[in-house]
Amino acid sequence: MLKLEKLVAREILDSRGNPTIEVTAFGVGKKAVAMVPSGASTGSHEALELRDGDKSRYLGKGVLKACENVNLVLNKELTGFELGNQRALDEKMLALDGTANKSKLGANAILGVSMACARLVAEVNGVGLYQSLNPNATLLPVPMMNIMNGGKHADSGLDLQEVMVMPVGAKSMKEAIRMGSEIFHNLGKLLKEGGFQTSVGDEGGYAPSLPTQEAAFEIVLKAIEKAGYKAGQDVYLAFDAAASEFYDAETKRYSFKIQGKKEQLTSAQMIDFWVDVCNKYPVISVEDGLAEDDWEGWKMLQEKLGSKVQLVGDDLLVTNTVRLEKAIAMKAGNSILIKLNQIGTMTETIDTIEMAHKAGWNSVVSHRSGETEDVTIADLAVAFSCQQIKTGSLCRSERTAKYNQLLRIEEELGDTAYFPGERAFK
Ligand code: 2PG
Ligand code: MG
Repeated sequence: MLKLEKLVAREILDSRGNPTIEVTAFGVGKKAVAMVPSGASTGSHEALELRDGDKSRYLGKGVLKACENVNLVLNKELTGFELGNQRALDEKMLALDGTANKSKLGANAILGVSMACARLVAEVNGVGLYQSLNPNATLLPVPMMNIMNGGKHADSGLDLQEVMVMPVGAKSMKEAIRMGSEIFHNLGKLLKEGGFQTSVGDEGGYAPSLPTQEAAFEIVLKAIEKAGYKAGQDVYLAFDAAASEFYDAETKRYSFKIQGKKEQLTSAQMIDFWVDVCNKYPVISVEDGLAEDDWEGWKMLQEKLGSKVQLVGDDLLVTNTVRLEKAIAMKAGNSILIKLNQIGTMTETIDTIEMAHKAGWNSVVSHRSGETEDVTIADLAVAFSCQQIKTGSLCRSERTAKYNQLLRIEEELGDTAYFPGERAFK
């Protein structure tokens, strides 16, 4: 019997140098650590990330209250709790919090405990987390690699938050990662030759100041070619517009640069622009092409583009079964981004993945722009046969940590490992 002996939380730093919470769970002579990530382009329907707001520390971003909620409240309530049934643990924390958005204890505090306890069970059983969550797991997710950063993740002036490559022609995770790395480095060379900056943004993608959105696609396509791959065959483009960031809910307009000129677009005009982009370039996946509450727009987007392109809801769905259920019923999109800290427990995250798969939707497990060396998302994606993973560029340790974990898992699975490539797309 595995009883939780103690929880210890501390304030650590994330990849942007902001505080975040780390939790250690102790039991039967073992311990396990989990670190919670943090977003920049957060959706307004996400669970609450508890921050101190004390301007005298870390510009108000401290997480001491969240740590205290673990060290005092959850530690007291959960000491002696029998682990192994993740749902029972998460439900107990939900009941202790008692709010709809986890604002009492903080979603960051609850998630830290949820993840650390899942890790402790794996540790005690002497298996990897993915195996502990599902002993029959074999599917490796196709990566979405963010090699060009814009929006809130860089100061480049690019409206698109993320321009990504997907090496669908790869035969394995190992090959996919090599292809991504080669494209990333070729892109760096091309930017340098063109006189652009080669410093990177929050997710490790380049953040050059390019004249147009189109220029971003063009140069990434060149990098794919220069690396020796065929765009639209070996490698596809994907992007996250993060459209909630440039949507004005009052005027119902998207403020977006087209051919370098700022336009105020209606939902229909924004959709037309994405249709043009997808006709012009080999795009396989579009995330948050519209804003988080533009439900009618999403429906129209799905009608116009959904049979051809994967349409991923991030801010729209916030890993929440209530919002996902509505989207499935409305046919607003066809895929979901999965972020543990949008909802705040392992169990609710898994429920969301399972609801999506049941409806025939794809799931893309995702990092946040503020990350740590925690690799839980790599294990989660494998354990629940999520078709894809989005975990940034091929540099910066907090991003490569996840790729490296996927390499380890693939090696461990040996012949049973299955990398779906293009088959990851329905
Ligand atoms: C997104 C994420 C991750 P953030 O919008 O998909 O790339 O960004 O963590 O800033 O919300
Ligand atoms: Mg997003």
